[in-house]
Amino acid sequence: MTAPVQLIPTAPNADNIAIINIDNPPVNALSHAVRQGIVDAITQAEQDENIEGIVIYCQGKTFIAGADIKEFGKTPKEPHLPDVIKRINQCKKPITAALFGSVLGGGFEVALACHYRVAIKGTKVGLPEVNLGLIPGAGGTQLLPRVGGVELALTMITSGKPQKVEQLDQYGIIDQLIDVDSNNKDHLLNETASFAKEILAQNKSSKVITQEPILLDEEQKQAAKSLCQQFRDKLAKRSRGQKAPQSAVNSIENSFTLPLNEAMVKEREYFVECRGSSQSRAMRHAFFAEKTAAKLTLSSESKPTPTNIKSVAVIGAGTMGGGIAMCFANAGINVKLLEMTQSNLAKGINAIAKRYQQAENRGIISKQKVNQCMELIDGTCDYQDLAQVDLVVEAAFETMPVKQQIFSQLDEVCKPEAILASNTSYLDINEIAKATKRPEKVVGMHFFSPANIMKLLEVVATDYSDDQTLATAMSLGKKLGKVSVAVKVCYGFVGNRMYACYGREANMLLLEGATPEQIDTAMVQWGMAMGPLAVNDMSGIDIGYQARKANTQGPKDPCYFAPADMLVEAGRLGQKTHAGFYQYDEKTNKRSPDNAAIELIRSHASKLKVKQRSDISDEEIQQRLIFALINEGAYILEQQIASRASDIDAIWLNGYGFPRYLGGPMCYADEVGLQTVVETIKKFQEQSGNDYWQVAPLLEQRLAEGKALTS
Ligand code: T1G
Repeated sequence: MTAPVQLIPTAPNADNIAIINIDNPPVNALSHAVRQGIVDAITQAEQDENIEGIVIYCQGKTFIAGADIKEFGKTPKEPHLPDVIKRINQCKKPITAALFGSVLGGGFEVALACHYRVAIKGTKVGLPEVNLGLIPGAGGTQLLPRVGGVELALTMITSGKPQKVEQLDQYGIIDQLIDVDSNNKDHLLNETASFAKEILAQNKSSKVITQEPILLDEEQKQAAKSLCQQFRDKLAKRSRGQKAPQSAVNSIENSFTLPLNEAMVKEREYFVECRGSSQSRAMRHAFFAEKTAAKLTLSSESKPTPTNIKSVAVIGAGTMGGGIAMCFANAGINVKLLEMTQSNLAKGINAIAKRYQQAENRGIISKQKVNQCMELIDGTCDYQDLAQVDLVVEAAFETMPVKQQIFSQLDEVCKPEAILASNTSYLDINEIAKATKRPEKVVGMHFFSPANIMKLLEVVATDYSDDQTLATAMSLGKKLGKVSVAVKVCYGFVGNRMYACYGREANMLLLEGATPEQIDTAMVQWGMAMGPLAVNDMSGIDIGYQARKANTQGPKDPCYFAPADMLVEAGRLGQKTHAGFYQYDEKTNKRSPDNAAIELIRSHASKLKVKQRSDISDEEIQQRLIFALINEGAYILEQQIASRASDIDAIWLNGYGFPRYLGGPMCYADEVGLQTVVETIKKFQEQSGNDYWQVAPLLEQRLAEGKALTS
């Protein structure tokens, strides 16, 4: 295996410029071999008197995209990345980085340590470490403030969001922007070598970073300190509960208060503390869970090539159908949106236009992009217009007869190779597939509301779906910017089946005497974005009510979701009726506790003879809702509805607002410890006396084997 770093003594068009050529697929991550190779190449270049300047260049699809995350769990080996950064910046000969692709994390730190930077337009640079529960650990919190200023450093590092180099023009981070196709990298190398040669000719002073803190006068220093505090306050809300963003602000503040060496030592301390935290373990798990979920475990050895989907149809222009149509238009795919009547179609198209307008008003999308997307959405009431589409997503009424009738009609009209997908949330797609002569082309593509925003896509394999169909649906999901997760058919598939257990416990706690506010507050304090009952009010309590009434196989227990069902039958559907578990101001829609709802629940509980308790703690609320998720997830794994525990985590992180710094329900179970989970579930089983709390055998088995759920 050739070394991932080689020193080429002369560039094609500049014989006094050497190239440090990095070739470490797939993303040139800074593995130990790469770090060692860079240091060795610099030493070699410094000793060669024919070499006057150096270019750092990468093969493949991107410049260095970061530290090698796969090394994080292992004992780090020297040279550590901060040492490599120092070695680059203190090199006696000017070093220029040739940037393209995604220059992230340690990759951007390497680029900032170089004395100059040349980049292809469209290159993304960023320090996304906070997305992994980390802070830049190789000088990023000291280099970026020095090169781009304190405010830019605070913005980029605490958000973790990459930026295109063109957007950073005013900060002087990139010394030369070149406008070439990012595949034409020879041009990038030649341009960078020429730039490096020109720098020598101009005999410019080398931009070695000195020990002094960023030089600010007293007023500027106070302003910078107050800016740091503003970021701390903002992050306390935006990144509630997360340690890394706060540590990043503290480290950036050291860039203008401490000498470089001291600040680098502090940065390393913050980094090592974050790297060892449960939050970072969880967020690294989340990163790999999403990557792994994209890998379809197929029944056959075949490696099907996904069909290239050029045109689609969406059946139903309601909230879900409209949102799904927007997903495809946003990805540049032609969409035929079919409704039964012209008036419903017009209503649906207008609703889409309104959602785009709102996004444009918020600066999320440009007017030009809105127009392009609207151009791609073509309304129709005629099934014949769907004859040539490559794939259809049905998002019509959630009843089996309606769906079977639609699929039978699609089967008649659509070309034989067209894939027919249903967005159903609960229904048995096997039964839908049987309504066609092409069951192998039928699959579930379950989007989450609002479909154009939520990242999760459950790709539901029926008993008949062939590998080509599944691979195409998964690949199409990635093209739509979704986190696609393959699941099997059962009631509610994975996400909603687990969500029903979560909601079941919230409703049981209401019957036992907890209030909606106590339950929701406990869950928000635990880390959820919103409490379950406020979420129910927002989406409409009647949606779950209809699904439960339609599900003849559901629990017969009269207490099962009794508060929710009672409220619906009392006409309290949630926000849309200004009353549900809470009451809502008719003008401002502001939510507030509602004694009327609490009284209705109390009286219903006494009819059901549920013993009232005054000792319900926040911890019990949190454990009952979260351990219910874990237990159901374990059953789902046993029944192979999901093929990996990490897939279940990917679903909950991207479809239900599970806090990313806790990694997902299965990761959280491993963090809490299966001993605690199993014992607590058994306590709930004893306390409740009902079957809901039967411990999943997989939990007992993994506990007995001393194995984790997510290993
Ligand atoms: N280390 C190791 N492997 C990585 C990796 C990394 N940093 N990034 C990606 N991969 C693997 C990924 O698992 C997959 O592997 C393959 O590359 C293709 O990835 C010190 C401490 C770069 C935008 O957070 O954002 O530097 O499945 O499918 O869609 O301060 O990967 O093929 O075996 O995502 O084209 C900071 C994370 C690290 C970058 C490319 N860097 N990566 O996207 O391909 S922390 C990151 C990405 C750090 C320093 C700190 C994306 C990408 P496999 P892919 P892609």
